[in-house]
Amino acid sequence: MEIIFATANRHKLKEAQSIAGTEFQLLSSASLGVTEDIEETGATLKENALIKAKYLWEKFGRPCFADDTGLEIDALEGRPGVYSARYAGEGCSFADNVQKVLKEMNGITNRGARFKTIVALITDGTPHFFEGCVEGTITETTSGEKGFGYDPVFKPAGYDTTMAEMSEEEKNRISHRGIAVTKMIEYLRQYNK
Ligand code: ITT
Repeated sequence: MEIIFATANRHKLKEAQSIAGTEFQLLSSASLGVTEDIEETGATLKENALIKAKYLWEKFGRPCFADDTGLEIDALEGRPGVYSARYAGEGCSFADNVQKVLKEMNGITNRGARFKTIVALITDGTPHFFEGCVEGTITETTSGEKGFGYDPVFKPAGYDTTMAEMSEEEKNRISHRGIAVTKMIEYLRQYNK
């Protein structure tokens, strides 16, 4: 079964495809010629995930899903949250965002944080939502080269390494996206019976 993934983020596509296995083939919206940036104007992750999935459903009328993810830092009152992608400003890089977080967290001892993902799936016009969350802490410096985004400064609870030091399989097993996409795949297996 083919499913369109409304993302321009190649890291997300790779992680999700490795969870979906060979049973489900994920097609990125970009590979179908969608080059425009779908504007994420929602106030919540759920609204933004729905905006992205709906956009593709209306365009193609084929099974599709979107993922919206945010990093919530306790000491920053939940920021960057829904603004995680452009936290350091329009056109910023992953490294710019990480540096901004490290600067804001300088000298702060309460380093609790979590990644949250909401997946919105549309197979027949009605959206279905799947959620994943991983608790952890923000490190003092960056560590690791794998993953993407805020992975080099996020240490999941119970682990000694950042998410950027984990293999893709290990990250997928415990991560926000891993949990949400696994729930979606389980749902699709039922739906496909
Ligand atoms: P699409 O909307 O095209 O899917 P995006 O990168 O804009 O891609 P999000 O809005 O969902 O995706 O994510 C916001 C940001 O959160 C993203 O740019 C990363 O900086 C960060 N992020 C998302 N997932 C992450 C992960 O698994 N590990 C580390 N950072 C992540």
